Amino acid sequence: MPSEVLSQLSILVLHGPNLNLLGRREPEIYGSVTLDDINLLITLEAKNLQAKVELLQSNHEGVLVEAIHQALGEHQGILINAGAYTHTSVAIRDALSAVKIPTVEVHLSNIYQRENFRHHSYIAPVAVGQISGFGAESYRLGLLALVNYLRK
Ligand code: CA2
Repeated sequence: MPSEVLSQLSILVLHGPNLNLLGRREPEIYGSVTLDDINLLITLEAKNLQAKVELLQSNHEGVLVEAIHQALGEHQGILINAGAYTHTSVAIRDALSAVKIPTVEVHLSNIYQRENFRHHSYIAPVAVGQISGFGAESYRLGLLALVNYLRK
């Protein structure tokens, strides 16, 4: 196997609660793009970047925490839209902080243009950076930024 395949970066992509409803509910806020569309966009961008991605959506905080633990030794970076857990979950923040895997936080909507309770992120202080407000494009930009960061 060529050595560049062996050293390919692997990124864990985590989608939090309710993101499975994308394109099927509240299109006025989140648009008509489905989670499958977003996952395809991410997969294509990963291919462009010659990186691997593993994709997971869960509505359960503990499942997301476990996935972050399991990423140790498996993935070099984490791209996460923790959905509403962004604003509530000390557990997800602690998991990211514990594994110390470089993480980029993304949001479809601009969380700072929305209700006050969405302005605070527990994840932002333990992330490399945050991209918010570009719809599905936030994921592509986030993946690009994360891969560039890991290769720098
Ligand atoms: O803008 C984002 O990406 C959010 O992470 C989306 C979360 C929200 O709680 C965050 O404040 C910002 C909500 C995801 C729920 O997605 C839905 C999709 C369709 C219908 C209902 C919810």
